[in-house]
Amino acid sequence: MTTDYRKMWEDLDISMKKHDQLLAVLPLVYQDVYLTQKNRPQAMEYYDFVISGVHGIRIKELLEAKEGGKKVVAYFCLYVPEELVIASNAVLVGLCGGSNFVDQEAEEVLPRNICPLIKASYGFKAARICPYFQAADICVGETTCDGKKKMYELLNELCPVYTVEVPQKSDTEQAKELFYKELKILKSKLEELTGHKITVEDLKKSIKMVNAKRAILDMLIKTRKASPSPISGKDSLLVSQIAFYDDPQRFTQKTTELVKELEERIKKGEGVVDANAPRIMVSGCPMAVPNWKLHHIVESSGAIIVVEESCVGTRYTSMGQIDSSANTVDGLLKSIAEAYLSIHCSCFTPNTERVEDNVRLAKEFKVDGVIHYTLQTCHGYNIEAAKIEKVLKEINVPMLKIETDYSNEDAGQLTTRVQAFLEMLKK
Ligand code: BJ8
Repeated sequence: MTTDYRKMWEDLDISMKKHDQLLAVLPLVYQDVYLTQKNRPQAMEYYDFVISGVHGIRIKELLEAKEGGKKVVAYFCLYVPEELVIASNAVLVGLCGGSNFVDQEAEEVLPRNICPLIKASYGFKAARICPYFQAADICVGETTCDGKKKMYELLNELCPVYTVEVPQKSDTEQAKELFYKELKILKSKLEELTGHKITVEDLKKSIKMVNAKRAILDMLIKTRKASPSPISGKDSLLVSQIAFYDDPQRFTQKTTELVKELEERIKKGEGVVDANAPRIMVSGCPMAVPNWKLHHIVESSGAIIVVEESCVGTRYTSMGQIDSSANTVDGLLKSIAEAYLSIHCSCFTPNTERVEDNVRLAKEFKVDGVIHYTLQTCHGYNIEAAKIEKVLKEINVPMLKIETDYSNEDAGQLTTRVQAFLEMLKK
């Protein structure tokens, strides 16, 4: 770490001891999971660079933006509209929450037996370890699951949190009205924070910017329909994870370069694995940095993950292009609200669309099997797995259901189960 970085961390009141402990571990994990892969696309160098030194250039940019008077808004969930935050002239940063490194600090306040993502989200702030979190002026939460919404109340004691209400149903007129009104309140909160009144032009511009990011991610996902896939599941996951905190315009540009390289590979029939490797879809809970556990196990066992029905996969891009034709702020807010309610999260009831998505994706990506991934105690995804297994069975696609956390204690057992599943697919 350069002296410069150390000074920045001190200014952010980072716990240096804990931070240095993390820095001693994370690059080794990354090396093992990522840099040992064969035949990676050259354009992945950019994502290696972004993630290197824990957060590479991005944190420096955030601090420079702060010095220039901008506010930093942190978030954890897809339901916080990027377009609105960008239009308010703030910098948006998706927080991690994919490691058990801060369990001890989290468990001083939170119950031990809760979702690891919730524990990590709180723990990184409690441990004062994450420069992004330390740089944030506000965190925007949501009422997607009970654990998160109660955690946000406690997190609010450590940093300002504003929680947006997400309805329980997604397809009713009341739900659309509720979410639109919630976004209107969020807009006022952001304007209060930044001192910038959001205009029609601001929103049109930010919608266009985020639409471009979603479009290129969608193209990246679609390259994996090719057989053999031109990119590993691990690399594609990394790109999706970085999408949550990188500068959106640079991210779009770099991902466009990556997609071009992948399209060239497809033309040449070049892949990262043999075309006979079992093609797997992962469906379920999101995977935040540095949660690469399942992907690493599956791909080290000779299979390839070709699609994620996940918030770090198709759930992010499935809302498509947001309509920016309205000429009033309210009209544009309504378009945003409606589009975001088409994210098929298990927090909704019913959530038939997610079940249908699994069937559609299994067919489109010609998968041999599906691994349903639940983070421990996430009841929504865990229960919904039953419906997904049933519909997949109807199209003869086997499903393996796993429930895990961020520790490596079950890695051996998971590997055995995954390998047995892959063997079964070959028969
Ligand atoms: S849109 S999936 S990012 S809520 S925290 S629900 S794992 S028990 S993260 Fe999510 Fe938004 Fe939905 Fe996506 Fe379960 Fe854990 Fe809750 Fe979680």
